[in-house]
Amino acid sequence: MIKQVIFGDPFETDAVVKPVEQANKLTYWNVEDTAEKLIFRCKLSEKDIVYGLGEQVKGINKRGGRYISYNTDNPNHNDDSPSLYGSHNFIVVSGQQHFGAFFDTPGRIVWDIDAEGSGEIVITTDKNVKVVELEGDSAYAVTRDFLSIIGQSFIPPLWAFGFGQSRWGYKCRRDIDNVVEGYRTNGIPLDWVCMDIDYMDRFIDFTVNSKRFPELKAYAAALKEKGVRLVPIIDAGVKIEPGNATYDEGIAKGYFCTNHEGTPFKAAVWPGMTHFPDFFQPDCRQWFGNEYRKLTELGIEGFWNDMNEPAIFYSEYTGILNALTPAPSTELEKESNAYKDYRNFYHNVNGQRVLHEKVHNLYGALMTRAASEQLDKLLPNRFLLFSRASYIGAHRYGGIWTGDNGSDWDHLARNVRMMPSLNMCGFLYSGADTGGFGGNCSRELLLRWLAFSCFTPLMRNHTAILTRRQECYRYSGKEDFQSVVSLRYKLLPYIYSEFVKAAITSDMYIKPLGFEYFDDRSLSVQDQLLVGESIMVAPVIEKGAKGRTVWLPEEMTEVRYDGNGFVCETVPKGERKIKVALNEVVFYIRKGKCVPVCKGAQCTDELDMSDVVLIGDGKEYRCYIDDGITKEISENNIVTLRKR
Ligand code: MIG
Repeated sequence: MIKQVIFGDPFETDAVVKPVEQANKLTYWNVEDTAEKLIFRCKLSEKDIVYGLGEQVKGINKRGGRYISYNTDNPNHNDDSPSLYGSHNFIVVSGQQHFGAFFDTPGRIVWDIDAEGSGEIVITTDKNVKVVELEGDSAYAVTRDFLSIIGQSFIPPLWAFGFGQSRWGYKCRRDIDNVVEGYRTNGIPLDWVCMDIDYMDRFIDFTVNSKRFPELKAYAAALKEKGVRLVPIIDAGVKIEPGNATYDEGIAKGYFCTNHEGTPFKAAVWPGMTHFPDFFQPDCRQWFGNEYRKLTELGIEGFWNDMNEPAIFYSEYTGILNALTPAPSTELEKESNAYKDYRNFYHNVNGQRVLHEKVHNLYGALMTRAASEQLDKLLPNRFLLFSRASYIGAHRYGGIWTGDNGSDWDHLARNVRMMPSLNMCGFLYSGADTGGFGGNCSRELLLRWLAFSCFTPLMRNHTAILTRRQECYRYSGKEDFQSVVSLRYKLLPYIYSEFVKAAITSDMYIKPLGFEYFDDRSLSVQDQLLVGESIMVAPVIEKGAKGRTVWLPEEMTEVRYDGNGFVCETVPKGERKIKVALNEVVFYIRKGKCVPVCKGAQCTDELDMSDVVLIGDGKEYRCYIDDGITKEISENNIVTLRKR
């Protein structure tokens, strides 16, 4: 069953792209209509699990938490933070019955998911919301139905599945040369390097500082020869700079968000005072997206979009309000100064002024859409694009990273728990800053984190300015890093195939164990996941641990990789204690399944994906094989490989 009930006059988010039957009453929810809000209630039974919410804190099971959908730049988040960078309003309740609900509104939503043991879910939204309700035989079935109505995931090129290195603070060609050389001379694979805000001229979008990055076109081409792509950042705010073509055109055409008086809204971000493009206007999207041409013309094939919650450092308005109300009153205001600003600027939606606060959660998604739609026209091949802020629907246009985490073990655990929820909401191409953004990453943490990131579609080591150098080759014992990162490349035939197959069949790439195994242990485990159809991962995420306890819901093939080869052993169902050295990765292949592995390479351009061996006890594998860049994705590219 899939149906939708419309309350009030909800804003069209374009999250759902397939027709859904209209109904006038929800099956599983009681609705209370108050003067200002709608409150949806649903009783849980004792064993019900609540899955979903995409980019959120706490467990794979969201029970026992309070969450707020309100895209927020919070570089110091932890499990008590109610809001992160994206809002993904889909949940599945699973127990005796299995049903899902998508609360489709770009405004703020408060989720009380049995936060204090009342046995109830209470969801508070504004008065205008479309609720899509689904029902099925399992949490997995409900999720697949949901994925089928929100449209196919963005599919980046193969090189975007290679390893990426990033750091806020690479400020000139030499910094990037050092990274490329560091990886190549140490034999650690690498496919792309990010350029953070320092590549720009005074943080102005679509400019390049030509002193520090002279001849970017020739430079990008030379790096590409070495199998390395440059991936520059683009920020949401456009610097107020008369004479700058982007700014001038934005002003002339009325493409910026406006304030109470109807003039462009001003706030400070990296470049100083900026205006925010009004991505709610189709013409603005086209204009802004087309600006990426300034970089694609230089040979750039990948971008990351930042600060698009939008993040605001301060505005004159916030300044005044802060003076009037020095102590923040609500949880949200404590989190973000920007919250006050969100009530002070407007979008132009088909000629109507719409207060930003009401549509806040859609802003970043529309920036991604702006970039994606035009990049598709500007570039002959597939491109890489990932964003910080997002809303369901944006998964069709680009991937996401999970924002500013920290170099600590909690954030690694959170990364593990978040991945299946992101996949439930369509965001297949996703991942965290491997090694952590804030803080200094230890050798042990980086190796363990890489061992997990080997399985996430986006595998990027990124860290903040002023933190410890976090490139793999900066640490002692480079062979250990070689070993772990080389696994990623040997697994690429599998990772790429599983990703593309998931995208084209409305499936998940990473799933909770409890989506396919229904014993109590599998339903509750928080640190084991299914990756594609064949693999179960059980990463080591504890400091100082020499190994861990793994739950095997059935007999599986245990695969141990230490940089040399794959050692396979059939292991029985049940609990199992394993040792995992820092240079090793251990993973499991499900009974009757197999995994294609290739020889590996220093970059995807050199990878021979046709030369694979099947490991595991299955007999055949359906491998997706194409040139890694062509826009045409087709089931005809699936080749069935059989064991010899
Ligand atoms: O205010 O561009 O999340 O990845 O390195 C910080 C600098 C702005 C936040 C992003 C982070 C990036 C950083 N940015």
